[in-house]
Amino acid sequence: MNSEAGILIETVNFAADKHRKQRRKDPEETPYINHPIGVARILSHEGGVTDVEVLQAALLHDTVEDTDTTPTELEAKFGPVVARIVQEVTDDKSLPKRERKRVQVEHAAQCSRQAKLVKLADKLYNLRDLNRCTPVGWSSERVHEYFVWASEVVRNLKGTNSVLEEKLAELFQERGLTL
Ligand SMILES: [Mn+2]
Repeated sequence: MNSEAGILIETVNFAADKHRKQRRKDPEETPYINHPIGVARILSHEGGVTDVEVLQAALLHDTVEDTDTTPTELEAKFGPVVARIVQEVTDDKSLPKRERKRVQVEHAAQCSRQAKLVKLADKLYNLRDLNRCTPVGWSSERVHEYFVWASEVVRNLKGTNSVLEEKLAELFQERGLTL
């Protein structure tokens, strides 16, 4: 199955298998895979992205950070471009959380355009999710801090996709934040 459809089905199946046991932090414990599928959908249906490797990277974007998946495994299965994009959006988990968040802001500006697209869609999904419901154990201050931090990341992704950036700007504006 080397058609674009076949490639995307293979990719979503791989991601679903890897995230099999994970749940989101919402009170309903939504299956984790809803998130990467939703990120890929934002890119295709809202951002107008047709680059299959970007859509694949969106489906796989949390596999290295949150599962036992290795970059080598991604490269062998999906090729060097997809593996590189996922690597670009993967946080270094050996760093303490505060430092990791700071590095993500700095790192955003140096990412490839493909990685910037995935980052924009990931933030848009997560901020919409925070507006939909508060994760278990999060205070309203923590939610607000997430918006503030996300706005700093997105500021460094500007000039990548105007539709996604405008939708993000609206969500920030609702919280009194500007890009
Ligand atoms: Mn994500």
